[in-house]
Amino acid sequence: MKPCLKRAERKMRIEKAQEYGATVVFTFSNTVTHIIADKDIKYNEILEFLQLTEIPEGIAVTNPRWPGDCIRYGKLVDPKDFWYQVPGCPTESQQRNPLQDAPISEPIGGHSSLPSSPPSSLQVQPRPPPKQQPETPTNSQKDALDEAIEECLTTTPINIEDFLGSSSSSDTESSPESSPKRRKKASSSSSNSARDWQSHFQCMHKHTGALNPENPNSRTIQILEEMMQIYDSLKDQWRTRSYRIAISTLKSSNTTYISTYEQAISLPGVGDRLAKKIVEIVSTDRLQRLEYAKLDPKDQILKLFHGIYGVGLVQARKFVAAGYTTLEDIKKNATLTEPQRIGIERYSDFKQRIPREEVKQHGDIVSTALKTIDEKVQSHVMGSYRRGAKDCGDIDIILTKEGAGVEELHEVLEKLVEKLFDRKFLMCGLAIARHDDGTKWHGASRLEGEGKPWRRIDFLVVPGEEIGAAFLYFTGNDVFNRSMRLLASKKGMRLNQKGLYKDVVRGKNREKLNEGTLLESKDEKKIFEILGVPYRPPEHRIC
Ligand code: DCP
Ligand code: MG
Repeated sequence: MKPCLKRAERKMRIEKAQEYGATVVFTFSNTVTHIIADKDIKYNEILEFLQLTEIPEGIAVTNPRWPGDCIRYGKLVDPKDFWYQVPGCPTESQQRNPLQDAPISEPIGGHSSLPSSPPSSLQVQPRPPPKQQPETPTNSQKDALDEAIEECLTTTPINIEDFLGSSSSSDTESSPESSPKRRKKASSSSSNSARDWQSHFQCMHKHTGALNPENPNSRTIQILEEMMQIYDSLKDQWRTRSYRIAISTLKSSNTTYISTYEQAISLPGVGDRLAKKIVEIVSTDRLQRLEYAKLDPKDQILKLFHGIYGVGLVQARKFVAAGYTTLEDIKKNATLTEPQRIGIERYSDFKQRIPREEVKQHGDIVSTALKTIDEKVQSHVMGSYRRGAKDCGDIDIILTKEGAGVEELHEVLEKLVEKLFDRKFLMCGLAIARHDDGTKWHGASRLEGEGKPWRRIDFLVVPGEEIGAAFLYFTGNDVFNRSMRLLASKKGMRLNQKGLYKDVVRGKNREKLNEGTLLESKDEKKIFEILGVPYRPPEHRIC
């Protein structure tokens, strides 16, 4: 590759990583979490360049494919995977998973300037200072538990490829025997049973989502939740995840008031920055960063634009950079796709939560129309509705039929959509994604009556044989799904939207050689059973 082309590519990669919240630095320090080398750079050249004899523990060295895949899959994929290895790197046992503290940079959406000629390696910072390592491990089961919880909470969001049923790097989780954090937790427990380590997965617990007023950390939780919502609305997955982990931990520590930096930093998933924020909340009863975020007009505008259907963060930033400050500005001046235009026109409709009763009414209209097409096709309202939410962000509907495959259901979907348009129930189509293993249709629907808001409605066709796995996945919530998936992989299985599998065989380059053996896909309860998880009704799957 020509040097100038290489430089341009590298610059693009850097900008992309920054867009997703990474901070890029060009000098080595103990805040670095990842070193991303150009693909022709060898491990020893990196050591030479950095003037090190070895890469310090906790820092991942990867090729440029890693940041690309993180963005593609919407998660921090494991940098130790084969695909991301730099030529000549030490074996896995010599490395440690660096992802227990997600890279976090401030402020939201901040960009740092690039030098005109970046060096051949770049580093992403900051990395919270290493945590106190535990004393001697006392309990091997607890060790496995801690490794598993950590991975579940920090490194395993839903993988797009799993979602589509194709290969995924998350099938093979690393051994639960090696985490220092797990040893730390081990000393705080005496139980030794396998059942006990499983009980620490989110999916093993009954969650109601309610904040316990008795919890001494209620105020901290409340403020962190507000901050998390801001990051979430900006699709800042790394920070959202860090906050979610911290909140989840604080919710479960019902008896301990977390008030010092030492206490905070010892919590799973809490790094230096978050620990400082917890201390700030405890000592000042507020979080300055939250107040700035609430005040910062740029954040507000970005959030406004990013809330438009079909507008991603990159596009929203471009609108801000172009000087637009209102939806009207964009409508008048920007080039928009049709779904984006509808997204602006129906902005306030799509932002409103939909009362449960109304979701039901939409669901009933769909199922009545379906009966006139094929009596045997069933529709099920999924997502937050199935979990019993009192209001929902959208209406998620699965279409399925005993014994039917995707092709047959796809035809039903086409007829259904046409019929619902004719009845003036569907107001617009926004997107359609057709895959061999399922078809999704996005649009908007409206109940009859003057001034009724348009609601976001999604249809998904699911072959009859896969309904159990699809039920599990589309009931969520997303954290519960991650937890179940991780539990499956810990037990040598693989769970996705299509089923629970065992024995997925991989080649030496980790390419998937078979789909594995299907254990269960039709019966949701059996999936729980095979995983050794007590069945949890949908309303108790809120993590
Ligand atoms: N899902 C998931 N991971 C994602 C997105 C979705 O596991 N990243 C699953 C779990 C969700 C379900 O799909 O519950 C439906 O997705 P929604 O985005 O519609 O989420 P909810 O229905 O849970 O919430 P809302 O009321 O906001 O629509
Ligand atoms: Mg939903």
